[in-house]
Amino acid sequence: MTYTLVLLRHGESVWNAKNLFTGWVDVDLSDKGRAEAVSAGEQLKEAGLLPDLVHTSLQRRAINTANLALDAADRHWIPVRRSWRLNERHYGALQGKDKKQTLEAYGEEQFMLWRRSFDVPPPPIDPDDEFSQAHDVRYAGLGDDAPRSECLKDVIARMLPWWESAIVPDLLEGNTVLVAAHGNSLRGIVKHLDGISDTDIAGLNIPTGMPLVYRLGKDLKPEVPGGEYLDPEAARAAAEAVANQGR
Ligand code: DG2
Repeated sequence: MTYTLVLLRHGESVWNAKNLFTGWVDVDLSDKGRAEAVSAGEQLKEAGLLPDLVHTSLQRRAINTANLALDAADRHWIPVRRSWRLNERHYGALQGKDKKQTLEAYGEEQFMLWRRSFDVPPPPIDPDDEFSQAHDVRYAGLGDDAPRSECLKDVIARMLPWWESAIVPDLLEGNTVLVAAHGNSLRGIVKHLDGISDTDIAGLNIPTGMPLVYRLGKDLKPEVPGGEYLDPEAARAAAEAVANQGR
């Protein structure tokens, strides 16, 4: 038995286009991002990869990507499950800051520690900062779980309970599962699936709007390590561009 999982980072957001750290700020897709989402759905349909269920974060850019992609694949009617546990990494006090200016102000080493280290979170955001989610009703029930900043280790710790309790059961029932989420929450899933080390995960970047397909064996181990992009050439170039953001 092979289980099929499709990971999809949302299409380009308006803040991706402006090169701003986004995290939990609920920005929408850019026009390019909407087109990427539609194209992702067309690619899924073309490849005969028709999702039976979709999981998304609670963030507009992932939700709208899922809707556009599923509409393009004629799968707009499938059940949807959403969780804050699939949200983007909370980028703390960096939320709303320009990536290039941050790199120039703090230097390459600190910039990359904040962006790609496994266990160094950015400074926490002030609850009254204009880009804080402390007063956002959708997170009102989180209590002490509500982050003010996260590193990838924190993301994996809060994502795994959703993976185990919601996504894995859907896969084991034989459903083709689409997960529409974010650069760093998806890096967490990939790290978990492929057993990537805390050090090596720094080199993994996920492009916007490109379906990444995992065929998983009985023990949910990937048949092809790293999964397979439907358009590998385009994905390689776009992942490279993500790696170089800020430069
Ligand atoms: C980006 C990721 O998240 O940024 O929060 O700025 O996937 O929601 O656009 P996304 C953000 P990097 O970690 O790649 O800098």
